[in-house]
Amino acid sequence: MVQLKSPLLRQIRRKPLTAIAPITLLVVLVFLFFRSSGSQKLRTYSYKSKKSGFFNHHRDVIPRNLPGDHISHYDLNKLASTPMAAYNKERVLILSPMSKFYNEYWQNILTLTYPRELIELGFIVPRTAEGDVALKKLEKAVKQVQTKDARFAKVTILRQDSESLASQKEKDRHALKVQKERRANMALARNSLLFTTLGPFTSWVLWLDSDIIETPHSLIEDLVSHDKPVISANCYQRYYDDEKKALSIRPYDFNNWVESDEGLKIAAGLEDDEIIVEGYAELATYRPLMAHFYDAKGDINTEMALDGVGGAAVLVKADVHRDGAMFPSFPFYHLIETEGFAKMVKRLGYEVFGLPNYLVFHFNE
Ligand SMILES: Nc1nc2c(ncn2[C@@H]2O[C@H](COP(=O)(O)OP(=O)(O)O)[C@@H](O)[C@H]2O)c(=O)[nH]1
Ligand SMILES: [Mg+2]
Repeated sequence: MVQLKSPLLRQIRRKPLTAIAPITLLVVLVFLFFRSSGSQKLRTYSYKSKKSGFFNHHRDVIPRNLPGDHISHYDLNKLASTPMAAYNKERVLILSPMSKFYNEYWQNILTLTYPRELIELGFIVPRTAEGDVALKKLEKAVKQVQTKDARFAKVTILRQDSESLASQKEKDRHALKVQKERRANMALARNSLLFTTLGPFTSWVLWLDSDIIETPHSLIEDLVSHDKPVISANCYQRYYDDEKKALSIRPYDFNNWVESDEGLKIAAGLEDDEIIVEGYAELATYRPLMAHFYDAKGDINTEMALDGVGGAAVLVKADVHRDGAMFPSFPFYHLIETEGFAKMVKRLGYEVFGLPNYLVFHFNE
């Protein structure tokens, strides 16, 4: 007969009943171990239990995708828009409606110092022949960057489903009589772009027109540092001054303004569906325009409260858009598109600001 070496096995052979206790204990321990690790996994999915729910477990705003997880949880309470955006890893969505692709615009985007992995880009290109050309150039530029390591978090390119003006020449698109139609189309394009790209983890939206070809490299850091719901840079243009025989700058965007008594008076006399657009002599509102407040020697951080904004370079806290601020394509308090947007922001209870001494530059046709 084989000699049993282990004292435990010898004991089991002699008195089998004494083995029941340790074996039971072992089985119970194994059972408890597997049960607890299983429930740990369950807990990350469940948000029923207050103590162990998803929203208490995860500090990350962007949750890890667990295999087989078909439910995404985003805690908007933890999604912040702070003046320390880069440090806090806040995502910025840069949105540009684009009827033309300017290489200078793209080069400027590439030199922005805000961490690229925290930037998402969104474009909407009109359904025109000009749009076809812009789309091709944009796709080529995007591909070159997105195949490199230092790439943007995401790039979305949309093709517009609404109409655009036939002529995009400056003279034609700035004629007063086409403004209502043109600005309404632009509003539709901006809304499509916004509502398709705003993500659950977007902290900031930077509206940057695709013909803004020069900004400070620290544009995002500079604008977020003001910690305002909406803040607009001052849009100027470089040009050659024939009289002075030198390069100079001049104001370009007149849509950043402060409401005036005259502006309110004009609005009061309008039919429901009529609009006021700023920057036309035919509609003299005498509104103080931010473009005229630029002081080359002034503090670059000077802020001024605004009632209307343009879309050239405007930073918006994503929650302002989430609350419903969009670009009216219809007369809203006799305002439309970006100017109507500023009005809507104010009606939602937020303030709108501009930086008169902080310049960005528009392409010169
Ligand atoms: N998607 C789209 N973008 C447009 C359209 N028209 C102009 N844009 C873009 O919208 C921005 C503002 O338009 P723009 O014509 O430059 O306005 P302006 O600077 O005030 O004359 C620019 O980035 C244009 O490229 C359009 O019909 N569709
Ligand atoms: Mg422009």
